[in-house]
Amino acid sequence: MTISLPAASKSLVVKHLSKDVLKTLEQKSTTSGFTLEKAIQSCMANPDSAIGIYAGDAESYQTFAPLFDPIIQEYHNSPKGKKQYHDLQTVDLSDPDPGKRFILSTRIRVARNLQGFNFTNHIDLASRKHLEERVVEALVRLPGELKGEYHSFTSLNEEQRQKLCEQKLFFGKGDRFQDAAGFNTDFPQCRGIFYSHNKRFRVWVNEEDHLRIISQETSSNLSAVFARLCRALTSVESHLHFEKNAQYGYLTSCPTNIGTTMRAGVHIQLEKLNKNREILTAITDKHDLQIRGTLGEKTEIDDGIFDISNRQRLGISESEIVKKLHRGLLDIINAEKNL
Ligand code: CIR
Repeated sequence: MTISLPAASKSLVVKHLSKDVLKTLEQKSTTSGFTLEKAIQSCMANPDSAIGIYAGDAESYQTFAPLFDPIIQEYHNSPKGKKQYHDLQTVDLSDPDPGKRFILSTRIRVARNLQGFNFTNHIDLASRKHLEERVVEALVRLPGELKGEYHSFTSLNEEQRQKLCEQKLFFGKGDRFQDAAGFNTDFPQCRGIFYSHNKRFRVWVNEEDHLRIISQETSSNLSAVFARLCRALTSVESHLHFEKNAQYGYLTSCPTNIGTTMRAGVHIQLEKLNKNREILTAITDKHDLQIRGTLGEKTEIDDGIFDISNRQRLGISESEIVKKLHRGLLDIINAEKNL
């Protein structure tokens, strides 16, 4: 096996994969055959990786713990040995933008991976198909407002896919980081999206994780968006069993997502703060929020439209994330109004 790390990389893999750690891990493999070489493939192909590692199954987090643990500790700034706690109680918060002047949409997503299947960067086609069937069986039983239909990628023509992608309802092939890690294997087979009739509830199947569960609407009603997600999770978890452990909470293929796996955020138009970015950054830093481009990770800010979401996912509960985002949004909107 040849592991040649890109010397110039600032990734957390290059930082934490010392000679000793490499020696300890290079011959190891999980029961399903996931190796260190596969775990850091993305970093070897992309020296500009920020993190550079993916787990291929839940066991990877134990087998390769000497590398995952320091990366997780640095990324999540998490105290060692602390248990992850969960709280999917709905919260009653004021509307952060009652005048509907700034917030264009609110979105909360979590990731889940089923027990007994490899993650989607390390799954064979037959298992991917089996997984898709199991998940769809559970999704079509969702009640009330969550009721909807599953649309498999291969059942749609190019024009339909394009339309759904524009509405942000669909996902395409993964980026170059995901591609190098193996997430695009067998694309487009056994992938798809379930969405409710009002499209406010969506589940991506077999993307970066087995499930990406999304509650979204074009409003600033954070409480309603979170309540819908909580209802959906309660229902889905009565049919499916997900990978989870006491220390790291729910396990995901990318270690940046473990814990609650939650990203709760808004698209918000901030014309004045766009010209005073240092004020915005001071507020987002204070509330532990992350600014992404208008179209998501590693994209530009268009028309002063920011994607602002929680940075912390581990060592915090789901409801605390929502409350913290709410406090941050009140501060941001206040600053925008005062400029
Ligand atoms: C990387 O290592 O840069 C990619 N695999 C993406 C990691 C997740 N994104 C992030 O931390 N911003």
